[in-house]
Amino acid sequence: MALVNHETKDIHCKILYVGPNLSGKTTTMRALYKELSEKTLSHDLFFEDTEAQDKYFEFLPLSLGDVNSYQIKLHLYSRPYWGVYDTLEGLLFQNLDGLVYVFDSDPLAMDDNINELSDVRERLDDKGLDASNFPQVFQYNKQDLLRKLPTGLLNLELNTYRYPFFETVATKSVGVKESLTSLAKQILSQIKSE
Ligand SMILES: Nc1nc2c(ncn2[C@@H]2O[C@H](COP(=O)(O)OP(=O)(O)OP(=O)(O)O)[C@@H](O)[C@H]2O)c(=O)[nH]1
Ligand SMILES: [Mg+2]
Repeated sequence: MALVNHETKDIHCKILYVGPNLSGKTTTMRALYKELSEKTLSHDLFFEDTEAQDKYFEFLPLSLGDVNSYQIKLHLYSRPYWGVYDTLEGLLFQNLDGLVYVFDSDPLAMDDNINELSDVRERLDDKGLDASNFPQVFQYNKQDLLRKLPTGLLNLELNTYRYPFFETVATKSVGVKESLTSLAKQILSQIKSE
């Protein structure tokens, strides 16, 4: 549930980037950092290029500007390669406001996409969240590949509940901001309706 602070007039939303190994989650967050983040933040604090990189989640706080005089603060996390730390996984899905699925459009990654989707659904279930009624967006990443799956097929297989979807090229910042904005809108409209 998003944290709304009426005194300081800000709204904090927790967003988790999920997707199979090497689908482009970190690249997406790096691209967003370049486009949106507050320049006072230390880049190195959140992205360390170490061998252990895959084992830890990444965190990126962003400010999305004002809506009705409230500052929208987004706290972005990425899910580490799954199965690593069960406790950490539980924490990442705790108090979640929205999900960005980063799927790989490479035909060879389709099984991994499907496995990741069903694994995330289980995690949502564990937290009592309903995958058919929860803010989420789908990124079909690596659209620059010569061999890629058609978006219609990816949508049919993965986007069962027909949520907004975006064709992205994270390495070139294509579509990543639009995808996050669409998710933020879903979260905000849910807050308004409560
Ligand atoms: N061609 C292409 N390559 C991409 C794109 N996005 C990411 N990559 C590449 O895919 C590889 C994996 O990207 P990451 O961002 O590290 O993927 P990840 O999902 O964070 O991977 P894990 O954290 O290990 O699960 C890197 O070599 C990226 O440069 C894209 O849109 N197109
Ligand atoms: Mg990563």
